[in-house]
Amino acid sequence: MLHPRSFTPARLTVGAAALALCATAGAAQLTLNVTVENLAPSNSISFAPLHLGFNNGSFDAFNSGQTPTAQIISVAEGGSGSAWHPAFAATDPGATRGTIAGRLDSGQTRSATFQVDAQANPFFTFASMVVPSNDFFIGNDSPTRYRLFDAAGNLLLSSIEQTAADIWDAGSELFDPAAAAFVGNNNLRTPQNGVVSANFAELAGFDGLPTAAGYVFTSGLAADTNVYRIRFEVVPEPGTYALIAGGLLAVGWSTRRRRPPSSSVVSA
Ligand SMILES: [Ca+2]
Ligand SMILES: [Ca+2]
Repeated sequence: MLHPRSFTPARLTVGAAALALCATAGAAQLTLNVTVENLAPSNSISFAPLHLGFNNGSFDAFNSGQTPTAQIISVAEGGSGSAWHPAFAATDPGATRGTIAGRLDSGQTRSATFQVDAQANPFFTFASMVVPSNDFFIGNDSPTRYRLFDAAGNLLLSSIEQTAADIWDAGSELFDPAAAAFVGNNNLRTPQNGVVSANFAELAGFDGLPTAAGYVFTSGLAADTNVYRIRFEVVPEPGTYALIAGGLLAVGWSTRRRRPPSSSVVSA
């Protein structure tokens, strides 16, 4: 019902100011919903809790071809990340870190929300143990591999997918089904004294073994088999809705108030 003549510069300014405030309020601090999915074939690999951080790109937990660090071993052997989180916090105190808890079996999905400063922490880093295994994990080698946000805080990536070829052997513990998490005694271990390297083929060595989840393991993996997906979705802030509604109300109120009273023509 707004007549074009209603939009005087003054009234446009009211609405524009409210909308500009929305953009400023939503640019840096935002709520991000993160969903993880196990895409592996049924009865194949499961994943331990996902450890993650929105960060400035300075925390590098491991390097392919090099001796594994204590922080990545704490993810790869047992899944806890007990050394990964403190090392992350020490390197990048301003990062938002967290964990999406629970074992993730084939076909399962889990979600969690995080408060993220998209301008200060545009990068995403993650690590999760692959089970069954002695010391296998997924995670980004380069801390700047996944830039989630542009300089203005807009989401650049909606999802990250991992294939079997992205699975790492930490090189810290020798392959041994009897000492492997999920199919053996995770408290046992024999040092491998190796380096971090891509390795999914060794998982077939667990074929036929009963898992802690009750199913009999069958790897069924090829290099290009999708095994994991992480999805990102910005959650609109209630305050953003309030500001937009406030801006529209201000324009509407201003327009209505200045419209000549048509009822005066027919009264009296
Ligand atoms: Ca690295
Ligand atoms: Ca190993």
